[in-house]
Amino acid sequence: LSRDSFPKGFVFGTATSAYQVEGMANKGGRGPCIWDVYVKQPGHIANNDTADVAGDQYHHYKEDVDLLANFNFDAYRFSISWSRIFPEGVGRVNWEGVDYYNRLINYLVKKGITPYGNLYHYDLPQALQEKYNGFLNRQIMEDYADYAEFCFKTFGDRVKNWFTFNEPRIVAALGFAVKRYREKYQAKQKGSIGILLDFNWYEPLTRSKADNYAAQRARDFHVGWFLHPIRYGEYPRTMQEIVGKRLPKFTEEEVKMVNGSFDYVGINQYTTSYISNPTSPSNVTSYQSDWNAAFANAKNGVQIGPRANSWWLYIVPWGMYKTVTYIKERYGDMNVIISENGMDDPGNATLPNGLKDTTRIKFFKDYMTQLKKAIDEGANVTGYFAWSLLDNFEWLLGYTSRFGIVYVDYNNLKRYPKMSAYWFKQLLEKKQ
Ligand code: GCO
Repeated sequence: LSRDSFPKGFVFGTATSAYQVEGMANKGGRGPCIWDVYVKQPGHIANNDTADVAGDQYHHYKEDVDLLANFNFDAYRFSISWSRIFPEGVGRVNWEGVDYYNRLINYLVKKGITPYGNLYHYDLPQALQEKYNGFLNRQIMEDYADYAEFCFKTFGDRVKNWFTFNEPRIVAALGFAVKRYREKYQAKQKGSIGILLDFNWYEPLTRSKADNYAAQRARDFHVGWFLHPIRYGEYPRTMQEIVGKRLPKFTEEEVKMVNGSFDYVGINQYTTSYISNPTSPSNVTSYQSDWNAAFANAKNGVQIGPRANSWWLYIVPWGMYKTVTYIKERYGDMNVIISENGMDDPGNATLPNGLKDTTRIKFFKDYMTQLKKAIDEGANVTGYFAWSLLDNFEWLLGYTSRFGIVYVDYNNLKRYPKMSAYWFKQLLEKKQ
């Protein structure tokens, strides 16, 4: 495997998100986001950790960009913190925050790393949550589009690749932001825009019709919900059957807006589960019940793959191949970017042992080999982003999980490249 195993111009990067790496959570003029409030309620996060400091990329961004360049990456996918730009979600601009992103973007450009800006990664301004319940109110569409427009206008001269949302829930809101970009900025700034969807593969547990249909329901309720309207202007058949009249119909104008509304789709691909048709409602846990499918990590007592540190992350490289091939077959020639792929080690990994991440190297090698196979067979994939550049704040798991190819010592915020970082360096070396 080498850079040359992939099509010409294929983009290799790493991904992070603002809340997980930036730190300076309540500083630099940034307004609180919903996660700031959530993590401060005891009992939610492992060890009651917070992301107040995290990897402090806010102050270490040069070091981090230098690492990217040193490991031969082409691109960096970062997210912009909405409440660092608009502390109240709308209205007043925090120029100190704008300056920070300008510094980061300028340094990326200077180092020859292409910036991929993601406008939303779970960190809704708390002010909008309090004002009107955030995403439960349609006003969010306008406010989000205004925020997005500010970013296009301010950073779009240098950021040519945008993602609207990580793992969205409200299609219409996406449509609005994309529409503004298309109408006002795209031609001028010559950029592209897309969304990010998490898509773990669902493999039928048996070859029975019922299990196949259950797996299809799981895929449709997970990504078909978004990809179908984008491609075909309506929700997938399984959703129409199950949700029935409660499923909103798109108006003609909305169909136009979401239909084909993205230049690319980012897919976050990590793992695979077996799916079977639930034989009784008690088979289905509440988390899964709305998908009407039962999940399993083993078949006939054989685990689907080795488990990483996170409870949900089983290492199943062939799931990458199936995911990408499925998108091609079901949705046609969509331009796909693998926007996240990676695995975690336990948070208590210490130095220097924590740097010997041979399992992670094998993970990347095996998943990328499967990706290459799908591309060789005609899948239209144009980029790959490893999650993540750095160990970071892993949401509910706090710092008990390390996803980085670079180890962060949280005592002093020093960065130590793991063996996987050097593996990438070699893989991505430009011959000639
Ligand atoms: C998500 C993310 C990341 C996670 C990563 C590992 O999908 O939740 O985009 O923020 O940290 O997926 O769990």
